[in-house]
Amino acid sequence: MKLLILNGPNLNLLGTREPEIYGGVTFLDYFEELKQKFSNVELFYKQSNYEGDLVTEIQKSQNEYDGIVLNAAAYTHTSVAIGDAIKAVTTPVVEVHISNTFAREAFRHNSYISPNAKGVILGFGLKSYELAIQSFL
Ligand code: CA2
Repeated sequence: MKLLILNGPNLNLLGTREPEIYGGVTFLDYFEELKQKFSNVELFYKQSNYEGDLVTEIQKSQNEYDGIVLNAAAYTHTSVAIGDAIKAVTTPVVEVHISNTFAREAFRHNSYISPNAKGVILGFGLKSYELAIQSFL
């Protein structure tokens, strides 16, 4: 099982700012924990602040990964292009969010990812990623 964790804009700041919402651990540290916990899974991690990069990664995932764990961050709520890219590939995508977006501002309640995703996991902090990986096993 080969899975890509794909993070969108500003998630490179995890662990450095707004710890009350997003926690105090950097994603790279958390990724090391994930690799240890899921030693039977080939895990890859990419992050980009650019919408087109995320579209390209989703396109390239076909025949490369068995699935994508995607946190498109703010693009979740704005990006028709990312939603279309997910629809265009057969790679299953599980959408994750660290925070419970439905408990936040109304503009975070819409997702262009969800209608095209295999499933959605949100609100469990970084554990959302772990639950998403488990959903593929
Ligand atoms: O809860 C999530 O995982 C989000 O995808 C995070 C996005 C937000 O726009 C979505 O509505 C929900 C924001 C990511 C920003 O990450 C930061 C991390 C540390 C410091 C500042 C921003």
